[in-house]
Amino acid sequence: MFKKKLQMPLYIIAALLFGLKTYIVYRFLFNISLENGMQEFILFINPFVTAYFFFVLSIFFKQRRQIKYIKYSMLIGSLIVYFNIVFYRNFTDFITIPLLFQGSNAADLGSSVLGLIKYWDIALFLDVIIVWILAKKYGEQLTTSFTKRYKRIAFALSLALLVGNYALAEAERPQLLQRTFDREYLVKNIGLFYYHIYDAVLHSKSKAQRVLADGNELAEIADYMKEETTTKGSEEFHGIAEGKNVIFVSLESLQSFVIDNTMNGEEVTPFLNSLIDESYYFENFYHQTEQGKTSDSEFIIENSLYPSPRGAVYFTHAQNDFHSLPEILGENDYYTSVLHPNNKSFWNRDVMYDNIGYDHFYDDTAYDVTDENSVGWGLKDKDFFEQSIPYLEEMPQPYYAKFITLTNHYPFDLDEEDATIDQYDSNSNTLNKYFQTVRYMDEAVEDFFDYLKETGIYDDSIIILMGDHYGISDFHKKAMKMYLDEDEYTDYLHVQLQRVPFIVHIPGQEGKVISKIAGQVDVKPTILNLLGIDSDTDLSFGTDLFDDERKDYVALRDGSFITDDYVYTKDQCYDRETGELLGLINTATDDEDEAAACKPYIEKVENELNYSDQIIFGDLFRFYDFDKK
Ligand code: GP9
Ligand code: MN
Repeated sequence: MFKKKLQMPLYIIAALLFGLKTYIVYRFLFNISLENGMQEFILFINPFVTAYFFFVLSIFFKQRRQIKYIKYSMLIGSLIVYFNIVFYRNFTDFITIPLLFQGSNAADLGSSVLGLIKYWDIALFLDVIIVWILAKKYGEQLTTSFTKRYKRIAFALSLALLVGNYALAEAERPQLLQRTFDREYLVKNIGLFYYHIYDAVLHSKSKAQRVLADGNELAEIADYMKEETTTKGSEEFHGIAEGKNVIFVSLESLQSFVIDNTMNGEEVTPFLNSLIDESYYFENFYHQTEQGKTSDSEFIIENSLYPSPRGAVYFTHAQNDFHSLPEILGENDYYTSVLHPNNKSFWNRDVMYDNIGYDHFYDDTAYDVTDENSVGWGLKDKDFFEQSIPYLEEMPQPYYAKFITLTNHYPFDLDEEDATIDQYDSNSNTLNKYFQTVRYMDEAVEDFFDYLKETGIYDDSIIILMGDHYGISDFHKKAMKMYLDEDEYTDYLHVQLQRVPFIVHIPGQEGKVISKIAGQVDVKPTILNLLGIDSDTDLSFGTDLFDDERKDYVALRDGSFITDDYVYTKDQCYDRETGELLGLINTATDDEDEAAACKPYIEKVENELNYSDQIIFGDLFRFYDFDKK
């Protein structure tokens, strides 16, 4: 079939090495959960099937070109894997195309990125090194011009393997490609490379969606929202903060697990704990962000829509017509602004803020930022609040002012003199440092309250504080398990850790702890109702949090959800109180009866998330008249 001297062809060596490397990465560097033997099997064969397909293409080239093709596709493939690894270390997620176009953010990541690259990463390119050396030394011997018959058989084999892999995946996870939310499932079943191709297809589809949309879709969606998710709001709380300033504080990476908790016997957030005693505190409030992190949380509270399943709406759809909180507040004579000492283009904020109607953005140029008063991502929170007070004092009243803190951001760096609590002691440096920056932020917020009181602003305002999203990804399972004193880090625990504090402080009111489940989509209707602005003419996916009649489920962006009684995630239905696994849904090992309780919500949640995507991708609000009553 081929010349005698040919031993094992280079493309097979490359496929084996690259397949093995990818498998090791899947298994040990990505945190992919494997629930049964079939999933393990698919995860094992997929890297080899994929690598074989890409490298077998080389046999169609002339001998010299084969070597080039193999060398460079190996290098590019390895770089793709590596970029995903680095990204995954920070976000426990895979790269999507919209994120790649946010290069300007990547440049700003600075210290964060360096912390994600390790010197032993060079080992991840061993396969490339070996193949390049082999190609240089024995290239001629390891390639040949293959016969037609050989080519046909080899290529047919690669196609058969691909189809086989896909069939197994589809049996394991029916409708794999239709259910697009869960990137981990895609990577687990079809592999990283086909996932990227699939993502590219989705990307162009969502781009085309705006062009093709004509508004007809909106009628059905608007009806759904009006009937199912938009309510009048609590009468008791309607207008209780009418005419007051609203100070909204977005607390970077703050999760609920530190609230009212101790570390080495010391309270982590003493000020917030005391504030909660005189505020409305929602203890089962979930963030609903996805890849857009802080910007997603901003998007959700401003619009009561879900963020995009891929990329950040702030980047991908910043020019859409929205009916946002600042716009509505502006119509009600509020002066609206954002205060955040970072580069104005980060997360494309300047463009988006302008579009959704903020009157002013106090970005880093509004602050005196020096080496002494900055750490990690920029201006320290204490200096940020201090320097912001004069701006608040001069703002036309009533105002809505959104503060976004910065210090409690990965990698949670802090100057020694600012640390007032020890580091934790675990295998996760990230978690260890987290407690210190959380405590620092707690103190910064305390100072802020002092300023507000000293200046008298406090009496004319309500203050709302919210954690934007998680800070500790499930890359730190082991350390988290230890800190929380749990035997196992289950998917249930992961969902429960997506709770972030939500505190509504109304001076003069005692407040209380509210345990009913809640989410970031509920913030916009809640604020509107407190200010006495009718929210039932709006279209939202959330409901006023003071309304007892509100929605009984919170949807997370990956299709997981929480109801009063259950937590559903990754095909598993859990009891919300006890965390007991009730059953599995939709997998090969179906045990649907026991999980029946979660079933009615699964479709509901998917449907709702799809509606939200349609609104955003189709820019559908441009067809809606919000002024008509
Ligand atoms: C950047 C800050 C952090 O300005 O809001 O963003 P994040 O990385 O948390 O999305
Ligand atoms: Mn953030």
